[in-house]
Amino acid sequence: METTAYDDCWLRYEPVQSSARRSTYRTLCSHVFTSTAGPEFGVIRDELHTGLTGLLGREPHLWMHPPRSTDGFLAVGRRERMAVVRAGVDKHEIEALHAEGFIIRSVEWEGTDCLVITGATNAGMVYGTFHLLRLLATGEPIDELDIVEEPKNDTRTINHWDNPFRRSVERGYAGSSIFDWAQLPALRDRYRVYARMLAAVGINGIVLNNVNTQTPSRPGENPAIADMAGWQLLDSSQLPKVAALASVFRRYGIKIYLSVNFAAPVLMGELDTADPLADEVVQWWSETFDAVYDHVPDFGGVLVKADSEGQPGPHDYNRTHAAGANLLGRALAPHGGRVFWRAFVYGSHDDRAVQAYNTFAGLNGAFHENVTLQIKNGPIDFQPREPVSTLFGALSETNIACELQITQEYTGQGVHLCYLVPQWKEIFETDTHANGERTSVAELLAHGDQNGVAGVGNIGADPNWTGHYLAQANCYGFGRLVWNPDLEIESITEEWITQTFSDDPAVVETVASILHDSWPAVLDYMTGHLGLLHMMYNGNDVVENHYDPAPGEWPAYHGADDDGIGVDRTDYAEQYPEPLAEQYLSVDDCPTELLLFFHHLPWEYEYEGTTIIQRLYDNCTAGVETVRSMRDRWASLADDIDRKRHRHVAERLDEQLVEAKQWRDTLIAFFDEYADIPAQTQHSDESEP
Ligand code: GCV
Repeated sequence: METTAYDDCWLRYEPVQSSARRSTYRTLCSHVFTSTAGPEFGVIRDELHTGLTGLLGREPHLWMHPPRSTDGFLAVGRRERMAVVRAGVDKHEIEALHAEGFIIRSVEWEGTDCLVITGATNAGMVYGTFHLLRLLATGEPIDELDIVEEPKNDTRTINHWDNPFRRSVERGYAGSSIFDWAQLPALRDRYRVYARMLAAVGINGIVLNNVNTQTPSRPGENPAIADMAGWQLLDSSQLPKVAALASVFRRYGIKIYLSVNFAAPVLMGELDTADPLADEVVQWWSETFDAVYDHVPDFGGVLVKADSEGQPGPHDYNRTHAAGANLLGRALAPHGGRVFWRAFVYGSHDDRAVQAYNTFAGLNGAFHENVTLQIKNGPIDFQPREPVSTLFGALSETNIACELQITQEYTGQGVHLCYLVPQWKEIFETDTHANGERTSVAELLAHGDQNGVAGVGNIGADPNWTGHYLAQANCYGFGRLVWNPDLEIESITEEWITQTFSDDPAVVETVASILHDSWPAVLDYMTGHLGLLHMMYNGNDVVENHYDPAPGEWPAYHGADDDGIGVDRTDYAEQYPEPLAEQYLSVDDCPTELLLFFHHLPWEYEYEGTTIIQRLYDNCTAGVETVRSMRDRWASLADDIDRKRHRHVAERLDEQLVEAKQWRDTLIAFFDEYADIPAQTQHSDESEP
């Protein structure tokens, strides 16, 4: 087992400071009686031991039977096995409960005040345990609890874009992959800690490898490694390694998935076609999945990037995406496995927005029942802001999942702070008008047990897991919001800060203000905050840069020319149902933050008391001022946060400020070059050293 020191993130379990709270917590949680019926109870006992020891300042007594003569105790287990649970929970409540739901309730049993955690499954009780520990860590009262919690989204996965044999992570900014395929099936303690972190926020699946299951070799790379790619994980030599990881994650209710290559039957050297309608291909996938399930009986299924950015797919054989996805769906169905088929396809950069809808909307209802279409939140590609994909509202007869990006490919990568929970909340709350007046994206996703949300992970081998300490908030917030999209942004932020840094109200307020200002700041200086996008540098590397400012590189995305700026996306707007289409098509009604996504307007177009160009100048300038203020607010916390984490974040914010200025200056110069209207703005750079 590896013993490298790494950060505890949101599982720090610092001692409870209030003596009154600590005293109540000790009365109810110093004695713990848990079931032992299943490996998940090992997890529950371990977590309660670790968590309560840290929070209460002394080890809890773990009982195998109901404790007697204590002032109170905590009981975790199934209703049918525990009299103390039966005393407070009705059997109909358990029958009505979601499989991953839980109940935490104050119960009086034989004259003793108890707290019980129960659920319909062991996984539910794992979630309930983490929930109770979070209540303690955030100082909530626990003396009169009656909590019934169920996840709103059934599938809640992290997609690792990890290249297994290279140990690199595509779009990863936190070091190499945490999964060490060269050493697997030997396990590392870090896998278990990662499983704890994910279960604590309700994640129930991880895809172990990059959707790009074949990638070109890079200059200077060892050919023996470059030739090995994700598609080889289906090889029988790799399956014991997958099984080893599954053995760690399953105890935390987390299923393992793999990204697979559509042409695997050919790549593995066994067939000369991957045509989804060929009998030998059908048989190949069936036998291949049989072997996977021999090793991992609860294997979740597969994620597929097909006919996209160089990955093979059914179009190579003149077949539809439905034919391709259903091939895999049928082969997985006997085992209960699932297919997540990505809708991220485009043939050219010219009118990329319309392409996914044009490809998939006509296939509504054509997919096998265990196939889920995984759709990026917007039509372009994880930009700082996009309107929601038109596909969400167009697939009434198809299982859908929303793919979000936790890692910050286009929002400053490992350097810029960009807290994305507000972005995701906006996406979830967007009304698609798909089924009448009010049908938010969140409602569409929550409807059906094959739907869900996937997040492209930001975890790597860095000791702090996410590269930037504050980027931990994005991983945490993703899990919490996907478990329940109705949670308020502010409460997710505050619970993260309290568990991660301090419960001092001044610290909580300051860090929250920094986090909440960060996405608007990025939108200001990277886009001008009127709906422009993709002004990042691409370059010629195999993995495009997507970080530095280079607005001249892809004019088609933002439409700058001598006459004006923005893109007339009438074709895309018309893919929305009414009244959305009409709203986006009208300059007057289009939301300000999407104005130039949908419209090409003259530079001096008068808008809300100013001109478009002046508004862009002002926003770019304001973004830098916000970052400067974020940096200063963080500096004010030097005595409240340990030096290591404080200094790390301070350095990142210094760097972000330098780069935000570069963004501002590059965009302003670019706009001026076309518009020939010099910027009338003032900034505070003069005071900078
Ligand atoms: C995994 C964008 C990214 C790629 C990514 C791709 C995808 O193009 O730049 O790195 O590939 O999206 O989501 O498949």
